[in-house]
Formats: sequence, structure tokens, C-alpha cells
Amino acid sequence: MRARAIVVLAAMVLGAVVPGSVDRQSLTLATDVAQVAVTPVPCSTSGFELRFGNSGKTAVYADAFLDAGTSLTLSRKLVSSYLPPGYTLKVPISVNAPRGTAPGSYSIVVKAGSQKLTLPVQVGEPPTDTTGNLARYVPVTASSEHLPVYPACGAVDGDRDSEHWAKTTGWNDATKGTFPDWLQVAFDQPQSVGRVDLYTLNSKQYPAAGYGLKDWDVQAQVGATWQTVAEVRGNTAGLKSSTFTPVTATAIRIRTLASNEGPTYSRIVELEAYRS
Ligand SMILES: [Ca+2]
Repeated sequence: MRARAIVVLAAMVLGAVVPGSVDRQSLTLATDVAQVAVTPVPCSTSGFELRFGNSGKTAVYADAFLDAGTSLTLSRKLVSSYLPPGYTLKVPISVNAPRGTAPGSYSIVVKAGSQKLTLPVQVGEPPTDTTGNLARYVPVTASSEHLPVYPACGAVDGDRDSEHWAKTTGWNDATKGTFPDWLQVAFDQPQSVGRVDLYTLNSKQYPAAGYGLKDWDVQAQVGATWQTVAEVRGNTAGLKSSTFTPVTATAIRIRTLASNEGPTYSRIVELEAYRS
């Protein structure tokens, strides 16, 4: 203790800066791009790399604060790090815009010490589906998500290929052994729906009969109430198409009841909804 006290005292006498006392003037902020373009769809992969550096001669602990206002969502709003002298930390930041975000110019402001950086963001028009699939590009939610590789948005990304499983192109819940789970898509305005196609996991390694969804209900939100419009039981196929008398729905939900693997997980590679 005595030796340490002497070292600290010596540092104070010599005017040295010990880590923790931030030399705010030495912090640097930069990005790898001059602007971020964002498409307001689920699973959008827009973003940038934040370069947070220390140009000083002493190590610092420092924070960078990111603010995107209320329209955009960021994967991180705070980057806290130890920054050795001359070191630049590179942090990937993803940027998303909810469906319905007005196309136009936005910005992200990053602050660290006395430094401030403004990064322009351009939000584009949402893409238009040309296949008649009402679930494509619309907001999707789930009872739980097994992140990071099985997000709910993977079930509406247009990729039906089970060989891409575990690469964010399908949904897997996060409550092993517990059913029911649910996956839901919500429309901008009421849509007439008469058919729902569900692609469950069916790869060479993980065939549907062993790992796919076995039992589920197809439900539609009509007005304020949820109606069960189809019941699937004992499924062993990779694709199950459910047709029913069309309903005018604001949302479609898959309520999962059982997997062919037994009490494990719900797995949906793609969910599609059509008028008929
Ligand atoms: Ca998919």
C-alpha cells in the first residue's frame, strides 16, 4: 500500500494523468461513411462504423453518446471504452427505421467529451411487394426471439430456403420446451386474407418431420378480436398452405402448439399471407 501511495504521489507531483481522468480534448470521432441510407423494412441491414479514438498521449476511459431522435433506432446509444494513447476503437452500429417512417433526411448526433459529430441519414420509400405476399416487408413481432441468429424478421425476409437456417433468415423462439409461442405480422391497413403459407424448418440436416412445426393455429385479427381461421395438426412437411374463407384482417398470427422434435422450439423459415 505504501509503495502504491508513493507511485500515485509521484504521478501527481510530475503532473502525469492516470487512466480515468479523461483528457477530453484528445478524443476523436469519425465514421466510415458520409451518410447512411435506410430502407424502412424489418431486418434492414443499414448502418455504419463508429471510429472512437484517443489522439492524446495518455490512456483514457471515455463514453460516446449516440442520439438518433425519435424516428430511428440504433443498435447502441452508448459506447464506453478504455482508449490507450493513439488507439481508435471501431464499433459497428446498425440503423433501422420503422415502417411508416416518412422518407426524408434525418441525422444521428454522436458526442464524446467536447467532440460532436453529425451523420446524415436518408430514409427511403419502403419497397413494394410484387408477389401478392401481404406479409412481406410489414412489421413482425414474436412472443420471444432466439437472438442473434433467429430473429422474427427472418420469417418475413423473402428467404424460404431452410438451408440458410441459423443465418438470420428464420425465426426460432427463445423459450425452449414451452408452448405456445407466437409470430405475428401487422398490416398498414385491413387486408383481405384467404391463405397463409408457413415454411417450417426442412433442411437436409434438419428435416421437417424431425424438427419442423407440427401443430399450430392460424389466427386473424378482425376488428378487435382474434379469430382462429385454420388449425394445422400433425404436419410433417416443409410447406403447409392453409386456405380459408377470406377475412378482413389487420394482423395475422401463428400460434404454435408443438414441434416434431418434441418439447423444444418453434421454427418458422418464412410466413406468407395472400388474398386467396
Ligand atoms: Ca426467411
